[in-house]
Amino acid sequence: MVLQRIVRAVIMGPPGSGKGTVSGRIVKTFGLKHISSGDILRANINARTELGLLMKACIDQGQLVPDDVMSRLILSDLRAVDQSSWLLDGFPRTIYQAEALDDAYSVDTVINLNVPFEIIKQRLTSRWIHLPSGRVYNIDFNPPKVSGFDDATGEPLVQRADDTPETVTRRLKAYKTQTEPVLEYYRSKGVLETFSGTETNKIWPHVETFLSRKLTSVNQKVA
Ligand code: G5P
Ligand code: MG
Repeated sequence: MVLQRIVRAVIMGPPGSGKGTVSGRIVKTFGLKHISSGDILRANINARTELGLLMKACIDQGQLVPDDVMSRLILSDLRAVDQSSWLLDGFPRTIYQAEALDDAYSVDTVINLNVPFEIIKQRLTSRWIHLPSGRVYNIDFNPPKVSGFDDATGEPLVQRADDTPETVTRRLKAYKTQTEPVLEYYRSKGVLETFSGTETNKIWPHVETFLSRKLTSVNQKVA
């Protein structure tokens, strides 16, 4: 599909709900630019930037990075892709961040992946990632072609420091208390679309159909 006007989308859902996995499919199908706050933070940690070193403890303990730091970081990255359609993954995750985003951009649609907490933990402890690209694998769900190595580059895969069972529990708590209110914020604005299920392959066709219609209607409004 060729996008005729800039579309601004957000993908939300608890840790492990499949935001990264579904984002990969959205990027491939619709060509939006994927901006993942977690990938950006992990790239900073890996490159040992001042920000990465400061935020590492916070992330490894499953706590959210301070709002002002996160908002400045993401809004400056968004300014760099101002003329493209984008999909934000992992931001906003507090009301403060949602308001900061609203002050700068109007969001067309928010895709909410509603996946039960019970099935998430196992997914995360068997996740492997390709750090430079953010590509995600899973030993059970979508294993790499060669065990331990990225399909596209052949580079080694790593496990995330915050994917231990204890830290996942803390991340789910932070989601419940700090991020769930953001769903209500977007529901009241009429832009929230929720997709419930336990398997990405069953959720994805519904997301794809929804986005095809949504992107067509956004473009028609402009024409
Ligand atoms: P992140 O990086 O944003 P989370 O916790 O929001 O991290 P996460 O863990 O990246 O979210 P996801 O992207 O929703 O999860 O899920 P995924 O990676 O696609 O899928 C999870 C696993 O399940 C993968 O192995 C995948 O292959 C597998 N899978 C997918 N579908 C299925 C399925 O149907 N079946 C099975 N069996 N498996 C499946 O944030 C990390 C940290 O950074 C900080 C915080 O400290 C945060 O904890 N941070 C922020 N702090 C403040 N404000 C912000 N805005 C911040 N953003 C990040
Ligand atoms: Mg992710």
